[in-house]
Amino acid sequence: MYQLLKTEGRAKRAKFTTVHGTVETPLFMNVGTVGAIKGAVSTEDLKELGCQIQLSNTYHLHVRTGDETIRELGGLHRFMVWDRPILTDSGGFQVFSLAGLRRIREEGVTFRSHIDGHRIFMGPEESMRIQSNLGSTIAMAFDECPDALSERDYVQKSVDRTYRWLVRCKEEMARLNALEGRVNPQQILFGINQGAIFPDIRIEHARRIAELELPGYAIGGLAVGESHEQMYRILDEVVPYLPQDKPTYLMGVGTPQNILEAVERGVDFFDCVYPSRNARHGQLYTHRGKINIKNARYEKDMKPIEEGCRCPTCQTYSRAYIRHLMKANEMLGMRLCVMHNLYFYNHLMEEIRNALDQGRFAEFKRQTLADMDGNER
Ligand code: PRF
Ligand code: ZN
Repeated sequence: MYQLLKTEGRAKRAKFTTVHGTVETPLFMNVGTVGAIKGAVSTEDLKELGCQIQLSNTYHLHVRTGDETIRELGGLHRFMVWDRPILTDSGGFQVFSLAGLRRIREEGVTFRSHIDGHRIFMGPEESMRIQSNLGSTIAMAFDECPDALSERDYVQKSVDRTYRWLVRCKEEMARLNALEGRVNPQQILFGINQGAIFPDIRIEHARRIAELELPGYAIGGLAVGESHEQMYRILDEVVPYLPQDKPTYLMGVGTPQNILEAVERGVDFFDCVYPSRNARHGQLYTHRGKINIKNARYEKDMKPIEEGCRCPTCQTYSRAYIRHLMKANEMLGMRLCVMHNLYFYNHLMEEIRNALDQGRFAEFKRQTLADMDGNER
């Protein structure tokens, strides 16, 4: 159940209640592709970092360890020892971005596993069955994410098929939830809007998927090679056609700047690998912009990564020590960096929520963007 608490322009501040508890939006989902955040961050750490909800991938868990096994072990929540919401991505996007040879037909996609090369078929029903076995809180629809540069004719055909796939996903999920012995019989399905950078295709698709009355809607197919301006323009055009009284999830986005721009346009769920991936390369987020901790200027710097940051890393360790660990390729260095960046993202969302609560989001956005524009220091 989605409860809209406040709006400022198109920006939404809400609460979303699931069988695994309530989350406050706008929110950031930490990406634990294979059921763990890369960088040796544990479930206990995530709670301490203020993470509300995790994202995992259908495709990866299917090919390694297997969804049947995870179901036997009591589902993904029990497996990961995480009792808050989990959203699983459907596998569609991962197949398109990871797998080598693939063939798309009406029934689904045939591709080769990135682990051992064996042939796998996945369509809407297979994706729903895998997500049902995992028992995630929110399952994502099986979609195709066409290349940002695809021709209009291809995009129209692909979007029409993605719509038919969504109808099949909805039916299959209803069937699975009604079976005996499901891990989470109250699993919910989010639809995904596609249409590359063609506003009319996106709008028509958004109208049609909105009629299916799903509990939430995502915008897919963005941040895949188009410019930031194009992405913002698509959000301006399409968000008004998605239900305002349901979650609006922008998949795989993005930088702190992208998130602020998208919140302003009505988005309230985000996920992205940037905080964890960049941390593993020593790129750290601060309110004064990104810094690279491996830079020589931090060799004798005993200050924390960011002064005033309340993350576990900044409570204890200095830039000099973290730089040393990263230069020496010590695992602890990565872990400390990932913890800071995940805290930064989750805390940024909290700052956004507070600003919305107090009706000062526009000012918060302006000031935060201006501050982050600063050079490395
Ligand atoms: N579809 C799905 N997952 C996704 C995307 C998509 O289009 C994107 C695009 N940014 C990220 N993750 N199913
Ligand atoms: Zn910190």
